[in-house]
Order: sequence, then structure tokens, then C-alpha cells
Amino acid sequence: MNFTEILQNLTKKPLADCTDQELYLALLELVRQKSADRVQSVTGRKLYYISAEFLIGKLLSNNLINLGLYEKAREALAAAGKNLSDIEEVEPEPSLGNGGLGRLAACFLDSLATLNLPGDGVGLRYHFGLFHQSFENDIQNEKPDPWLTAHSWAEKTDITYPVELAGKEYTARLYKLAVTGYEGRTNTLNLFDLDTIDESIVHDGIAFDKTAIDKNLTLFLYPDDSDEAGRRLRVYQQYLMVSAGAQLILAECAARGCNYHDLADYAAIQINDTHPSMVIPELIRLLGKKGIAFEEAVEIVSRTCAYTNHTILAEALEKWPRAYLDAVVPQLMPVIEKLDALARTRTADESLAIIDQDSLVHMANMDIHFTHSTNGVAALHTEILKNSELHGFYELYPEKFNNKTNGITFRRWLLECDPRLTARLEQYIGSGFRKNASELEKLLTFADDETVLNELTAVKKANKEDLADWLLKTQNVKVNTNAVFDIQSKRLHEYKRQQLNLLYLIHQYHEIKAGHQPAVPLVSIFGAKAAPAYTIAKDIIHALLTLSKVIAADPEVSKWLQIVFIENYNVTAAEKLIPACDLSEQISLASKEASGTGNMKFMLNGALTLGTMDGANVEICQQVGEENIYIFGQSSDQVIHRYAANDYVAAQWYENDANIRRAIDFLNGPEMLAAGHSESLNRLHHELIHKDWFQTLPDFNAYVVRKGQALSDYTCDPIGWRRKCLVNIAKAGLFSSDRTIAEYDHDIWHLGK
Ligand code: C3B
Repeated sequence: MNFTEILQNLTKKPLADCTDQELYLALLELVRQKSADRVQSVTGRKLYYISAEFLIGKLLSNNLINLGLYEKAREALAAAGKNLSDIEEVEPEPSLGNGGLGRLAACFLDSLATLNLPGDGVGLRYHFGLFHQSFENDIQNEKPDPWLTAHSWAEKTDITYPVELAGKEYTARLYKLAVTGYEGRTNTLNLFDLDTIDESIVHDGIAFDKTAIDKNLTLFLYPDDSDEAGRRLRVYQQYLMVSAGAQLILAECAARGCNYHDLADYAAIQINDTHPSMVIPELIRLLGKKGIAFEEAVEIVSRTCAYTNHTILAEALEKWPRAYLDAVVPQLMPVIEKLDALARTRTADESLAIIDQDSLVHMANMDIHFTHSTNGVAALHTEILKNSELHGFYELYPEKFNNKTNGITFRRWLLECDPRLTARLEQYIGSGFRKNASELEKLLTFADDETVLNELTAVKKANKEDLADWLLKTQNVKVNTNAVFDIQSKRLHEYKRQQLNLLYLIHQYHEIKAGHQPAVPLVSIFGAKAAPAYTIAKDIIHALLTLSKVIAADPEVSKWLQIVFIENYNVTAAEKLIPACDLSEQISLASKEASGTGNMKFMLNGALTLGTMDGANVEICQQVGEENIYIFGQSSDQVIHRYAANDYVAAQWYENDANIRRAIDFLNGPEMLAAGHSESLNRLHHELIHKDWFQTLPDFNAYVVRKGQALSDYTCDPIGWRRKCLVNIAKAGLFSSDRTIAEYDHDIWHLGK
């Protein structure tokens, strides 16, 4: 059978007569059949990557690529007058993650399957995932983002586990989603849900009754936690995930011959940040039920589990009030108490305790004591963990600490999102880089080849045109593709410092008004969701949207400057933005961004980084050399010292620097107040002068200068610019998640052995 016949067998009518929806369903079924053929049996250790988030994005194209069917499908459809990219539009995006941590988990699953390693995900089947963002009146508005249609990738199974929450028994049902590897095996993403969830209880945006657990438990990823009911709900969610997950792991291992004493020979469990930390006491509890004494259970679990830390931000290192755990998971508290007592026999340092004097249960502390490995996600981050944030633990357990610099899957972030660049790369260096990312280095031989450099410029230009078309179609904004496309897309958080970019744009506005024409027009593109209860983050969005209007209404400035804020930034939008980017904004306060992975995606697609020496930017800089990246700002050491000395006073910077003052005062000056909301603008103005916790102001002037340098290089030395881009692509191989996963396997997991 040729491919058209195979598809037609599924659609039961000529392809030309099918709707895009019918073709989508046929392709979904085809992927299901083909991926089932690649399921392999497991011997030895199997990985369970347990995570509150799996930001998998749309799956159709990715699966077709990984199964080697993409070109065939595209051609067969084209022959019937159909367009694969139209069919892609039919698929709803599962937003089962919030940002980097969730997308990393998705990249890891892809690499595990590609490297033929036995490794499954364990998580929750949220009904709405992260909220859908829209802008109304220049304010972020949140709505549910449904993705579960009658035909979803996640298949319902008959497998259920009982989970006890607040003394009541619930039934967790397992859904399985096939994870295809590129020319590799098929693994599984296991997602748990309750049958009793009631989507109709959601009202007024994303509000719902937070106490009706049987109806709300898996409605949303990260329900609003600004009140106690919301925070408790997170504990409920986390326990549902780990208890059902632990039961699944024990059942699968037992089916392969495990007698529980030898669990570590059958399973490796990676705890992705602190959300799944309760898997430790839960496994100990369940092993106890199998007749294994506490001491031995602790041993087994410690050998089986490993922990990844993704942040040093205190707010993200979860500490649950004991009273919540007493109420929601009373069956775990005796185990957690014993773990606390055991930990106290190992150290007298109170700050390393599990249950502290205020009765807070420190999840990360439990992870580090009772797993065999703690890793950071970039070299700098791991050093900061060892030397400051987790120094006490590092002294106690130096052998547990290791670094695993993050990575991204090139299948989605190059082959799928940038087919033009992929085709050119194949023409220059062959297709080996598809499986062996380090082969990208071969591109360096073309660094002085002007034909190649011009062809790369043409690829970028065409990608910018595509993005411009998409912006026109989806947001009705027109952009100048001769401008520099400068992009900051990531979650909205003060430490990521979208407000620094905002102050730069205001500064440029003034410069242009003063007759200082810039080197080149700039289109400044943002994509970012703010947590619904994070007021200042929402104020920053509002200020950017307002400034965008002020600029657009001013013909003198709008010739040179445009701000575009993407609505509902998600994986699908990222796939459009990244290939079209010239300048990638990675401007977090040094020490605060554990790694970043967007920085890697932009680099791989031939954008240059404007960044601080933070997270993986440090390793990007080492890879490409200082001449191929635009670095500015305080070092992490300076920042850490400044926090320790507690002597940063934003108001001094504001008073002593006329440029800073001019930019900040514009926020609630007459132009902005006429176009925006005074309460929000005044609040942001006040915050920057009186708090500025993430030290925007000390980096302001360096940022303005460095960005100016980048923009002038872009215009004055186009060939030099493109050479830098080429070096960035060539040096991106280190950041393949295949490399990251191979390191985890070699150092921590030892899968299949
Ligand atoms: C993120 C960090 O903020 C990023 O620096 C990092 O690249 C990724 O994790 C992946 O390691 N992160 C996140 O998205 N959510 C958290 N709760 C903590 C960290």
C-alpha cells in the first residue's frame, strides 16, 4: 500500500473529499498504530520521570517526524490538494506546563525514546492546563484552555488506583500517551485523573469552588494559590500524582519480577523539582505495607530516587505548613516525622531539618536527605547550590551533588520549527546532526563563505516574513520585516526582568524624540503569561501594552520602534517566534535563572543572545566566545554579595541617574496615564523606585549600551553579524537534550542495566 492508500483506509473516502478535521483524526490513528509497533519490552532499570508539568505542545507533526512519516504525509496530502500545516491547526495544544521546567520534561521524554532508553513520564491529566491568556483593555485576562477533545492523544485505560485524601478514598485513573522517539522506541507518558471532575464548575474566567475536591482536583495546572484553599489544593494534586504514580511503579516492577527489596534494580525515579517530593514518604509507606521495615525502606527509596533542583528562588522551594499535610495526607505524617528524626541524627544544623521550628515541612530538604543524587540544571546554578543556597547540604553530602546542564530536543526546536534552516544545514553538512548534534560544528568550515552567510540571511528573512504573516492573521498587527526582531518570550517574572526591557524601550522613545535616530528600526516582541495572582507581573504587561499604544500613535517614533505583545504565548507560538528572531533577550538578574532553555532554542535557530552571565548563558558564552554574544550587567557574585550585604537601595540609583529617572517617571507621566490605568502604572513606578528586588536599575546603563552595540553591528556589519549567527548554530550541539539525557543515564540512572 502506498501512503495515500494507507490514509484512505482510515478516512474511508478520497483524501480530497475529507475535512481537515477528518484528516487530523486519520493521522492521529495512523501515528497510534505506528508508535505501538515501536513499543519495546523492558529489562533492568527503567526510569520514571515524575513531574507536575509536561509541556508537550502539539504532537501531530512531532510524532510524524519522529516516525519518519512527515514527508510522506505532506506529499500525499498535497497531492489531494490538502495542506499539512492547515491540519496542524486543528490540533488543540495541551498546555500541561507553565514554562521551562515543563518543557524540559517534554524534551527529556523525546530524548529518552530517541536514545532507546526505557523511561516513562508520570504526571497529571489537567483538564485545562495553564490558563488561556487574552488582553482586554490592555490587561491580562484568564480563561480556561481546553485541550481534551473526544479524540485525544491520551488514551483512557482500565487501570485505576485508590488514593486517600483527607481520609476519603478517591479513584485515580491512568491515561497513557505514546511518546515517540526519533528513529527510536516508543515510551509512555502516564497521566492520572479522576472520573468525577466537573468542568462546568468553572465560572467567571478561571474561578471555581476550591473545596469540591472530587470535582476540581485536576481541573487546572497550578490553581491560584493566593488563598489557603488554593494552596491546599496543590497538596491534594501533588499527593494524587505521587500516590497513584508510586502504585503504578510498584505494580510495573512487581510484574517484571521485583520483590520490592530490589526495587532500585528495577526503577529509577527522578523527582522534578519539589512538586513530587511526597513520593519519598509515600513509597516508604507503601513498602511498609509490603512488610518492609522503615530503615530498609528508607535505604531502598534513597537508592531509587534522585532529585533535580530547578531554582534558587525561595518562593519556589516548597515548604508546606504541617497543618496542611495533617489535614490532607495524615497517613504520610508519621513517615515524614520519622524522616525528620532520622535526618536530625545526621546533622545538628537546624536549617537542614525537614520539619522546622515553625512547623513548616521543607520538601527540598527531604529530597536531598533521602535521594542519592541532587543536581542543578546549569554549571553556574550547580555551583551556586553548592557554595551558597545548599551549602550546608553540600558539606554533609558532597558526593550527592552533580550538574546536568539542560538541553532541548532538536527534533522540535530545529527540524520541526525551522524546516528552511534544516534544509540548508543538510545541504552544507549532511543530515548526521539530526541524531548527533555535535555534527553541527561542521558548519564552522563555512564561517567565511559569503554565499552560505547570504543564504542564512535569506532563511532568516523568510522566517521573519512568515512570522509577520502570522502576526497579521492572528493579532492583526503589521510589522516591518526589515527591522531587527528582538524577542523576549518566557514566563513573566520580575527576576526575568521584562521591566528592564520596558525601561530600555522608554529610553529609546525619548532618544528618538530628542532627534537621536537609532541605527535600525526595532520590533520588540514579547510573549509571556503572568501568574493570575502576581500583581506586579500583570502591571508590567499593562505597562508594555500601554507603551506599545503610545508609540504606535506617534509617527515620529513608530517609524523606528514597535512593541508587539503575543497573546497566549505557548509552545505553538514559540515555534513561530524562535526561527524568526534576530536578537534573543536573556536578561535575568545574574544568579536567578537556574538555566533557561529558551536561550538555547534561539541560539540553535541562529539568533544572537543579549544576556547576563546567568544560567546556561554562561555556557553559551563559553561555547561561542565573547565576540559572538552580547553580555552585560552585574556578575552573579556581585549580586549575591549585594543581597548578603542587604545594601541595595533602588531610590539612590533613581535619584543619581537622570536617564533612569526619565525612564521610570515616564511610566506614570501624562502620555502613559492618558493611555493606561493609573493604579497599575503608579504601582509599578513605586515598586521600581522603592523595592526593585531584582536590581533592574544597576544593570540599566550597561544594557542600553550593549543593546545599542548589537543593533549597530546588525546594520553596519551584516556579514559579520551573520557569521556570529553561524557560529551560534554550529556551537549549539552541546545543548541537545540527547546529551543531557545521556549524562543523566551515565551518572544517575543506569537504565536497562
Ligand atoms: C525553570 C527555571 O526557571 C529555568 O531557569 C530552567 O531552565 C527550567 O526550569 C528547567 O530547568 N523553572 C520553572 O520553569 N518552574 C519552576 N517551578 C522552577 C524552575
